[in-house]
Amino acid sequence: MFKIYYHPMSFPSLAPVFTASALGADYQLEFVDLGAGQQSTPEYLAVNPLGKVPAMQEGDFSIGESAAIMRYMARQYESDLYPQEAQAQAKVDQWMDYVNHHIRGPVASVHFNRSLAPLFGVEPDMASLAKGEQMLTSNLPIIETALSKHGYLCGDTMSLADVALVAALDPIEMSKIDISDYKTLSAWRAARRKDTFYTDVHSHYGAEIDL
Ligand SMILES: N[C@@H](CCC(=O)N[C@@H](CS)C(=O)NCC(=O)O)C(=O)O
Repeated sequence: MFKIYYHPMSFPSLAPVFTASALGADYQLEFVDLGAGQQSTPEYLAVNPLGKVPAMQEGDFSIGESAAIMRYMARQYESDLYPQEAQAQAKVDQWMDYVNHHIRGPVASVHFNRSLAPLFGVEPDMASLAKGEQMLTSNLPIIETALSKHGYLCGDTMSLADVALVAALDPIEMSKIDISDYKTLSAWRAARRKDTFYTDVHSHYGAEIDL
């Protein structure tokens, strides 16, 4: 059984939750109260010394970093979401890294400055917001092209890279990021949000706190 330490508004946290769901794994969610600083308590640091969500614990073993958790869980299930053949696996790694650095990062910049900063009463960093938007304008066409060639990022079956992409884009309605110009990506995302790996977790980003 995987215990996943998470916060529902943390979209890095959602990636391993979606993965566990896609694997049909037995998993349990453990809420980490980021607002109260629980991620910095000695108890939590004993699970994840990185002091962030997500983290995953299986028996005596625990790790942080969403991509590492996703790979570990998929390996445990010998799942095609993370193929064992070296070149196929390297392609999944490439797209996971690309999604996390070049899509999730800029989404986070826009999301924080446009949606969360006002909620927390923090002054938004408009330069960071603009940079995030500009990076998405540069990087989303690359995703659009890849999805137009195959049904999924790495071919005609879903992989961890696709799960990472679904999680990375989860808050875009709340943060008013418009992807409608990317027709293939928009249709693909709508379809993935109807897949059971997604609907078994939630209906939309923020549902857990009635947003
Ligand atoms: N690279 C990490 C990012 C994790 C991350 O930034 N988590 C944030 C929430 S989205 C966090 O725990 N922040 C709390 C803190 O830094 O104190 C991953 O993919 O797991």
